Amino acid sequence: MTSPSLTSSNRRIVVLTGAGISKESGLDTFRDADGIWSRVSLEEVATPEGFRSDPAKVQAFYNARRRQLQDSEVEPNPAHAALGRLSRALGDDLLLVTQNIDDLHERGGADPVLHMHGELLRARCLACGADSLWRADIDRDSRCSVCGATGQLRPHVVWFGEMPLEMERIYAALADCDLFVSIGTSGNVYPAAGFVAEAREAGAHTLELNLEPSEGATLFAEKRYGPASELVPAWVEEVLAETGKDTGLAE
Ligand code: BJW
Repeated sequence: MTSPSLTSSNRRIVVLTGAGISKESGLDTFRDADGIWSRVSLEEVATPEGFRSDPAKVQAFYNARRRQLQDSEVEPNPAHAALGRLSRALGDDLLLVTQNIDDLHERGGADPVLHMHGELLRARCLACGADSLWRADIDRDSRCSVCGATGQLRPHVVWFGEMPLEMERIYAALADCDLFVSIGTSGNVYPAAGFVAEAREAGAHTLELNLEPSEGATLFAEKRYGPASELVPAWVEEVLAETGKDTGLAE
């Protein structure tokens, strides 16, 4: 099935991304055969119960991932760069929602980016509730830069059983979009996995860009399969041509 045309007056787009878009930047996905959940227990490192039972283990898991994210070898790939280009061209007509806690969309030039599962480079204080930029390891001596409390910081991420961030804004955009695009996500985790149904309900065209069919593949009107670094730049080219919004500033 081909996409219905997007025009300058019919072009509100919601893009949802998942771990697959960052795979070619060197960051592992979760549920692929070599994914993060093949090495560590989800219950131990990605639930509030796991954090209460062994905070040092959870901090070590996120400290290692925070360090890896800041390694010079981890850089945005052509899929992040293409969405950055789309973000600059469409402005408020694009809502980019990511389940990823990395900062590769921002480094690829997208602004704004809604991180519904939080951000690895931020820490949240359990004493005052504030979250702040945090690039170092978090340990028992880490001090909140807002209230000064020591030993109260946790990663600013959303674990299972916790409420994802920015939901009101996301559901409002889904109810009012013309096109919903899901990129590099397996469709296993709710509420993100339910976004395609919300967009369909709103009458939007729905497109899946993924390496392989996701759990919810049958819900999408259009699907394209392959690596994100190839599919996403090609799709962005199409949208910019259709909307007449190409700034010519390809990266
Ligand atoms: C490529 C590629 C390439 C590879 N190019 N593609 C029963 C029914 C329904 C719901 C529930 C239920 N029981 C419990 C729930 C709720 C629960 C849930 O969904 N559980 C399911 C497992 C069943 N959800 C929650 O608890 C959430 N909170 C919540 O629901 O609150 C209540 C609420 C109610 C109503 C409205 C709103 C809220 C919180 C979920 C928190 C998820 N947290 C994690 C970890 C935190 C951050 C971190 O450590 O990074 O978030 S889990 C992990 O999964 C991470 C990811 O963001 C998330 C999604 O994973 P993603 O991105 O899809 O990765 P993968 O690995 O699964 O897939 C990668 C895909 O890429 C694959 O398809 C590959 O093929 C593809 N790929 N290479 C393109 N090169």
